[in-house]
Amino acid sequence: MTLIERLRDLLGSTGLISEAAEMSPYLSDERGLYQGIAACVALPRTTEEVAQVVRICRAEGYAVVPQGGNTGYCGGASPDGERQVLVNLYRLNRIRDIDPIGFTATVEAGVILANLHTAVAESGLFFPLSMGSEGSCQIGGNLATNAGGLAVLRYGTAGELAMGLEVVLPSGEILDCLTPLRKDNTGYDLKSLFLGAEGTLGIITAAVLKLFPAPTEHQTAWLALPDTESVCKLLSLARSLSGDTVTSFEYISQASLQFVTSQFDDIQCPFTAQHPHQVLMELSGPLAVESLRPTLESILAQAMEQGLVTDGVLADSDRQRRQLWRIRESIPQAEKLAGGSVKHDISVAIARIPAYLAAAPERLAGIGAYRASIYGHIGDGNLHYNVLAAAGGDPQAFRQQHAAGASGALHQLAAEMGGSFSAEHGIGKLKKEDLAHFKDETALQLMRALKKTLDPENMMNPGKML
Ligand code: 2HG
Ligand code: ZN
Repeated sequence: MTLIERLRDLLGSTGLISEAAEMSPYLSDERGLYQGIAACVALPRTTEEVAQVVRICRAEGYAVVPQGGNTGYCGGASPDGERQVLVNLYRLNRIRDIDPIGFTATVEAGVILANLHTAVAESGLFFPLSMGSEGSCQIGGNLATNAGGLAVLRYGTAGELAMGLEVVLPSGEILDCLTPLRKDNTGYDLKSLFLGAEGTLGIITAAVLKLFPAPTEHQTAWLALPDTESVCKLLSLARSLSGDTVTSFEYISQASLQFVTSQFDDIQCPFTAQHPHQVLMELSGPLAVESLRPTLESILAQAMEQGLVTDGVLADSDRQRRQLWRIRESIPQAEKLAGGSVKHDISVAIARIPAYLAAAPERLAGIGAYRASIYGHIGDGNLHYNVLAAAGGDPQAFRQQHAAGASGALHQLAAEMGGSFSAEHGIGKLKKEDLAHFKDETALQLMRALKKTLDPENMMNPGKML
């Protein structure tokens, strides 16, 4: 029997795609950077089926490329050849358990993030991982890339929200670390090997995730600030005065806001005047004992007194809150509609962000005319310093000529400041060379040694990351 026959035998005709036209949506990536090639697409429904797919691929000498919602930015889920089988996990999508006593959910890798939000909300609980792609990204992909998003400041990254994992190893064995235990000091923390590994060490098939009491209140403000030092000072002030209930603290440059308002007729600027630096800040709390509104107002009063904030709009209703968030969440789409950007996802210590922003334009001087769209999760020290062709320029030609120069300059600057060239979007294929260049040599050697030990035949997502 051929590989495809063996896989069809295992998964049934609905679980295996080998027709080019049907495979095509799985093969192109979110940003249109890669056109993947694969022998076929396997759609297992259970962990056991995933394990058997891996065993069959191994026996037949094929590599395996795991894929979730295919929303990644770095080509980590794009297969590269006829000897690779793409394993998409969307049918492995059961919520196995929601435990309101232990505040955990046990979910399979293919569960869509927004569906998990809805399911836990029905039990009065809350899963805080949140991002623009939540309507299609999947938990397995979130964990494999250690995704960040809009509430990391308060609740942590995807990886920090994982208590236990179930993983199919390159050997085809199932590693059962699917524990809801907060305390388990019995040796190496094996699950952490697979968080952020982008499927290069195994396929995450299920996870135990931390849940929280659902917030009963959100206080949201869109603020204008005179300079980037004030942004950092406001963050610190707000955290101190609010009992650390700042859930999100997003930076939006005037340029990013303008991309949104020029692409979407139905979105308006929160202010009539232009302000170079703006922040979307949200406090949230699970207990309605005391409203957070006076807390927010007193933070802003103090911030204005200190000259940190010059103007502000406070959301008075859930509708207004959603409108403010829509502005922020529309920035990536607005950039796409403007012809696409060369994306950056850097992080430095929060206090160093003003210095990073001050130094970056000089570093980019070599690329000629461009437009910058700078925004991001400044509360996590994470900025998207995206670079677009100058108005009227050809975005495609700009990317070809200047992507390497712009990324090299901005990544180098982050490295010089003790930061990271990839804070939340991962490595995939796009940033492999950066990893080889910027990662500490001892750390790289350890990564290679781990890869060799777990996957000696290099069959698990080959050509990614390392
Ligand atoms: C966000 O923060 C995402 O909205 C996407 O990480 C960033 O498209 C981008 O550059
Ligand atoms: Zn982001």
